[in-house]
Amino acid sequence: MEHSVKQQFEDYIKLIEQKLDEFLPVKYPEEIWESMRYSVLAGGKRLRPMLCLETCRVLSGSYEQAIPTACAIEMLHTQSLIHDDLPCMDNDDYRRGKLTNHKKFSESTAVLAGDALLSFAPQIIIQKTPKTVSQDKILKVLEEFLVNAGAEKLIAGQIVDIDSEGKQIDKQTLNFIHENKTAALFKLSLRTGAILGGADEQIIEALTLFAEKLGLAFQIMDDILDVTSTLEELGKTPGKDALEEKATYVSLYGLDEAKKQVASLCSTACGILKKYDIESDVLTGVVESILERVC
Ligand code: GRG
Repeated sequence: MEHSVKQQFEDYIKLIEQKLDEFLPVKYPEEIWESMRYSVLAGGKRLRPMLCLETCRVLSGSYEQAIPTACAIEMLHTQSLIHDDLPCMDNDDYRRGKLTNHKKFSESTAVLAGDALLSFAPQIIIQKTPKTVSQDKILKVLEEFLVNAGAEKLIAGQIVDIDSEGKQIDKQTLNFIHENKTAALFKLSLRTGAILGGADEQIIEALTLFAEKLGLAFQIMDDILDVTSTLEELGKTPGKDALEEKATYVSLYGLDEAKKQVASLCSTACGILKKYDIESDVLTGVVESILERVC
């Protein structure tokens, strides 16, 4: 990745970490706030909030109006990770290179930390978005947030994923899982960034398509890295998909074909940006970073 793009990534990450810290105080009873902060501030690539901020910036020239939404999306993403790691779901001991929330605290605290993040996040959108942003935009952003967080998207993907464990599933089901589990949060990031950046319907739709391609490429990359990487590189336990007999893009298509799919999705994603004259080194940089990690 080019030095200046890397620098832009680092600047965004610094800003996001600072704002997450600021938006998440420690109140009484401290244990719940400490456990929310533990997982949210545990690191992570901050990809989704970065996509939200950059989309808003590229369309309107500034990203300030999207900071609370970007942080809320990272809180939602963290909630999904905390709950996904629980013994009743994926049962993981490590996340973001640290002990998972239930290992560090307790199972009940981890359930509550996820629940608390899920309701605290939209609160941040309402309370912290600058007053210059119209109520109409805030309402649209909240709708996007709530739809993607719930039974129509994230939870739909998660329950079909859980029900599919140990079973032979077809490619359509695998796509359903990941369009809802993974691509939904990318779509949420791009769409809310576009709404706050004042984009028209055509651009919102183009960015939605970009996010779909990016989200699937990201998931296939995650499946590939699960078989090719170490715990240190991943920050979580590798090889779990095969251990749990999970159908993945690698198990269904093979490693080479999965890599080809990532390359094809990334090329389509960049083509969409080009077609609509959306010039962003950060958006193309995210696509390239996926390609670099697998191909
Ligand atoms: C509602 C419990 C619940 C789950 C919804 C999103 C989800 C479904 C579960 C999270 C676990 C998971 C493996 C999701 C697939 C997407 C994915 C690869 C997430 C990891 O994202 P990264 O790599 O993580 O961006 P960091 O730590 O860098 O933020």
